[in-house]
Amino acid sequence: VSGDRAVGAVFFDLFGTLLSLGPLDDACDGLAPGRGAEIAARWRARQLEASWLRTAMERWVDFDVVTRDALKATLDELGIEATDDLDRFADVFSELPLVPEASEALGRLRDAGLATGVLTNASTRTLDRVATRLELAMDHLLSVDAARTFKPHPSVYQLAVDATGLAPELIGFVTANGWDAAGAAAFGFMVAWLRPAPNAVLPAVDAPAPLRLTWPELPGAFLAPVESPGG
Ligand code: LAC
Repeated sequence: VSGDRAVGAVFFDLFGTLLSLGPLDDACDGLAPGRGAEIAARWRARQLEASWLRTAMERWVDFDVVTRDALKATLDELGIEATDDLDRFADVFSELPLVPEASEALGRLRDAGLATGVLTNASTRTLDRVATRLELAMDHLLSVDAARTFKPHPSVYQLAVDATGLAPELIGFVTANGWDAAGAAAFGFMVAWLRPAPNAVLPAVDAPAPLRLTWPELPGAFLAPVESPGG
């Protein structure tokens, strides 16, 4: 960690944090006109639920498989008959756009000399596609593939410790997903939760409270000097 900065590196969650999930609604409208938003919300919920179940059950498969299975389960559940090639359709997750505020925050962290990275459930294949397409200039691109389990298992957050050589408390972590914020805070990261809605709440799992920040506030919080006792 250079100087007296709060952290030496900042990692970002991918889906719903660096990448906007909004375009899923329109994409899913192609599966059943008028029902895109409903399908997208259910798909994302089923995707995450399956990732948590697979982690608890110790039955990991990569997140592309989880995402395809969740899409099929969602369409079954909603009684929608798919005409598209669903395996290909699920690749829409790798085509999502960067949220508009992210570039400036990333640039400020980099200019100040902090290492940056992505730490995501996404497969290495999908993460590489996203990073190439968006020209993400990150020091670390970490997929859970290396841990063969999903967030919020501690061994996933440990990947950032192993990649940087920094202690957890010297690693910043940014996510809009409350359950991911809880997992990362429990692991010991300095967590910024980008609250997705004014009434969003964190899961009641007794994790340390994350900071509640907006994109423009992020760089300042991570670059702030830590006050040394007596000093
Ligand atoms: C990720 C999912 C959990 O990118 O949003 O890790």
